[in-house]
Amino acid sequence: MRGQVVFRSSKDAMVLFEGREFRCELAGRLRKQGRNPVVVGDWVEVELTDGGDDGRIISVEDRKVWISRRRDVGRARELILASNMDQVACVFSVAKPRLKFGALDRLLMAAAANQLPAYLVLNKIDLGISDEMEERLAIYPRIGVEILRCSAMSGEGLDRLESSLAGKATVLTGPSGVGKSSLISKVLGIEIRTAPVSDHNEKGKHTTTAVTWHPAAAGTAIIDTPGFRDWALWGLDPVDLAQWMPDLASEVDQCRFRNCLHRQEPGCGVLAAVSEQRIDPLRYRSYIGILDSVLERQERDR
Ligand SMILES: Nc1nc2c(ncn2[C@@H]2O[C@H](COP(=O)(O)OP(=O)(O)OP(=O)(O)O)[C@@H](O)[C@H]2O)c(=O)[nH]1
Ligand SMILES: [Mg+2]
Ligand SMILES: [Zn+2]
Repeated sequence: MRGQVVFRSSKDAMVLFEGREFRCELAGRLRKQGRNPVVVGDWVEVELTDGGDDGRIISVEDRKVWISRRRDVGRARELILASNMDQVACVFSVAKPRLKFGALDRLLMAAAANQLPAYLVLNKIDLGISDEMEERLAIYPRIGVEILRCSAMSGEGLDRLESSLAGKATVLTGPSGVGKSSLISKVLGIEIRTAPVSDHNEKGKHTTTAVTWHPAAAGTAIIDTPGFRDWALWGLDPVDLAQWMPDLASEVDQCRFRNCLHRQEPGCGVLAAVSEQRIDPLRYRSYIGILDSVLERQERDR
């Protein structure tokens, strides 16, 4: 039978087939395949065991799309969060923990590089948005990134969030503690484990530990993911990085050199656009920060 993976633990996976979930182990051949052999969202072929409640995944269909980041535990490798989704909701909170624009930019780049539409879900608006944050947020609609403001606590903005999710499979990703699980549990009216962020450093406690695909009304699915501390990009070439930031991408054609990194190269179109105020200096600074971290990791891998 053919089903879709809706949950994945280190040992096995849950596969949804005709409205029922089956606990499935991975065929040995798949396990030996190493990296990301089966991820949530994958369409798989399952062989049921005699009893009928369990099965074994014997093959995985090619993924249409996926989103991944770099994992630095041991040897650096690609960590695929999920596959076969329609869009990515980048979830951040106004405070506790405070939105980090560098992390948002990385996430948007990862989505763009995988041809996935993405938008910003700004949660915890009940805590109040500063003028400084509003000013910085204003950049995003200008570069085509919609902002959805909401509060899982007060319920504000949840109707708009719901309509943005309808009829699509959406991955919610963002730092730990921003309220991803709280939002899903509100929207779907189900219980999901959540936990307060720590008081002393305002960081989340990594409450969600596995990716879960929550099927909802016809055609709708919401995918909860474990929050991250830092989102490191995987598989993006430093020379191509600016391609995945739309405001920079529209200027790179003007660069004199094809391999321009837009730092201080002569004839750089991006630098020209910054001085002519077509690119926001904060976005440019964010680009430089991301470029530096990608180059630094590339160095480390050598
Ligand atoms: N003030 C306020 N707190 C919220 C809101 N949404 C969630 N919280 C709280 O934030 C804390 C973290 O929420 P979670 O839903 O566990 O966050 P998460 O993003 O799923 O975190 P991880 O699973 O660790 O990635 C909980 O104490 C929630 O009650 C909100 O809109 N406003
Ligand atoms: Mg969670
Ligand atoms: Zn350049």
